[in-house]
Amino acid sequence: MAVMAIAVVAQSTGVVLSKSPLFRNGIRSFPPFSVRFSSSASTVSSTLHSAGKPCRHKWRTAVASLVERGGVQIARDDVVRDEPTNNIPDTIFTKIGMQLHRRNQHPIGILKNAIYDYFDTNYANKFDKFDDLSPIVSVKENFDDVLVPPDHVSRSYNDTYYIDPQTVLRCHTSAHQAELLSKGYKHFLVTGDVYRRDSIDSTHYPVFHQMEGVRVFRPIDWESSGKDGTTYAAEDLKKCLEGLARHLFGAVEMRWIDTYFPFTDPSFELEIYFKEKWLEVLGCGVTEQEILNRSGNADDVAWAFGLGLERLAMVLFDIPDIRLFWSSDERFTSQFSGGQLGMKFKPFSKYPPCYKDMSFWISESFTENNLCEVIRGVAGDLVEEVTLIDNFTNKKGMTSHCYRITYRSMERSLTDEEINDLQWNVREQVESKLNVVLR
Ligand code: FA5
Ligand code: MG
Repeated sequence: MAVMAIAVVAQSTGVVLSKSPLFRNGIRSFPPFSVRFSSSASTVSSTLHSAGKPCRHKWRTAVASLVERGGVQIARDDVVRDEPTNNIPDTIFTKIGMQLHRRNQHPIGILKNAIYDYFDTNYANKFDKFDDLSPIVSVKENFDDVLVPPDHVSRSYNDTYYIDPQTVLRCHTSAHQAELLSKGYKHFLVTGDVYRRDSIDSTHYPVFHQMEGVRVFRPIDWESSGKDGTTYAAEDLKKCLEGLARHLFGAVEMRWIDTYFPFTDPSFELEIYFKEKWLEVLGCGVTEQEILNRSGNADDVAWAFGLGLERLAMVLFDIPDIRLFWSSDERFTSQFSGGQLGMKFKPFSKYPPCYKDMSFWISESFTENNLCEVIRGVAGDLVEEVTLIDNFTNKKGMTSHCYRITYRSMERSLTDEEINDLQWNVREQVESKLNVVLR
């Protein structure tokens, strides 16, 4: 029997998902959870909707069979395949053609252009800019070329979207560093959409945008300074990024945190004090010499950074939820205009959330990223947050998890019927795809 009562809204027990630092791409990722995974979450076709009824169920919209990127057409079959080595759902495929960072009236595009301005002004147009490199890259480009170790967690099917065992959707713009360095570029910025299997909350979305910056120095640049190349590059890097933060935010409090990335040494994160919290906005460092050696720059030293555009844009424009960036609601899109950095987003309305809890016995292969993928596959952007609220192991060694799903549209009120349908579908999919036993 697939049908079980949908758990009622429970009181929170205050248990939150693990906040332990995770390393992905060598970097601490945002706090929440991330776990191993394997199967694919595809779209849901619900049997609950009788024919003839007008279909108001947004999550069942048809999937385009082609998207376009910089004049190149990408077919759905090139990306989404019904094979165990492919974990890309249609919801991700449809994002590939969106290119928010190339829209001059969109907060992500406005921010990209403001960063371009900073570099053009301070470096006399020396930085070459790339913003339409394909997000489909090889495992070699995404990981090997930037020295990510073979057993690194970010390579797992749980964390990264694989088209096949050799091909992924890039999980960072660093995937383009080595190739551009090999081609002889010495100063460049790469902006693009990046893809990560992840948790669900207001700051996490499986697609977001990064800008990579790289600058190469020749010995002549640092020799007269009396410093070694690494020290010289690290100082220049910090100066450059502090200047960028001031360009974007005005006078702000910021601090540098030492960290680790496989591709830089030393490595740093920049945090900005905003609304009484320190916010990590970028990772950076002095490029590992091995990357320079392999790309024909053996005598040189370089720095590199990767910044999260949504993170910065949420602060700059006061955007409270990362899903809003994907909204085509005019009440969102009409609030931004090209070249205007300072404007603050005015929420058009806060629609009520609806909470649904579900409990199940997990199996060994269960991961929270897989769960989130299934939920997103059903509810799309109607899901706001997924939180582990209870977790125990019984005497027989069986482990039970209880998750609270928050449903809320950014654009309208959801009906009880609609939410119940969603939750019904989620339960069905979770049970059939994740090898768990609903309680
Ligand atoms: C990286 O991706 C490194 N490639 C950055 C880098 C480049 C370091 C070059 C050194 C040299 P990280 O995973 O921390 O690092 O991501 C970089 C930034 O992307 C973060 O600081 C954050 O602003 C943003 N970011 C990371 N994960 C998410 C997410 N799930 N949602 C939104 N933004 C994110
Ligand atoms: Mg980081």
